[in-house]
Amino acid sequence: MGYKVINIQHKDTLSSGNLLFFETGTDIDFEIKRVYYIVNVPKNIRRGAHAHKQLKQILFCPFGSIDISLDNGSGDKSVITLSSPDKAIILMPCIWRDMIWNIDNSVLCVAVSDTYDENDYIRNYPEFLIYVRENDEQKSTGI
Ligand code: T46
Repeated sequence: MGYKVINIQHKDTLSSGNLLFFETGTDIDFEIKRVYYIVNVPKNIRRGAHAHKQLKQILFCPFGSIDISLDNGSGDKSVITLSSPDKAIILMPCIWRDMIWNIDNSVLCVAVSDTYDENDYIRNYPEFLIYVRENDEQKSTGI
């Protein structure tokens, strides 16, 4: 499908909280070039509605609950709920995604493999399906 759910490593203390971390090489297979986070989102808001051509990402929700709806354009669809700080999704390119806020002010954090480039986005679903089909054809013919 092009994604993996992982448990983020953590160090816990009884009285002073938990520290969570992930690293390139150990947990993710790409160098992080950019980090962004989305805050102040009311419940039931839907964001996303795009795919990336090249970008690799790790998404996690340190506070609240957010549904991440994934679609590979070839019939595989799933919804992953991020509702715990130690759960993350590693997302490969070419997956259409929507994010739906289950709780007011849930925080979505994303660390990604490249700097911002609007040309890496596919924001039109029919264009996404064409892109997936053309890429699959290239893979099968070796072009
Ligand atoms: C993604 C999901 C999970 C920037 O100027 N720089 C940035 O680094 C980013 C991420 C966005 N922007 C601009 C582009 C738009 O004008 O911020 C505006 C809002 O971005 P967008 O509508 O794409 O936001 P989301 O929440 O739909 O998607 C974001 C990321 O853009 C996207 O890469 O995978 O979060």
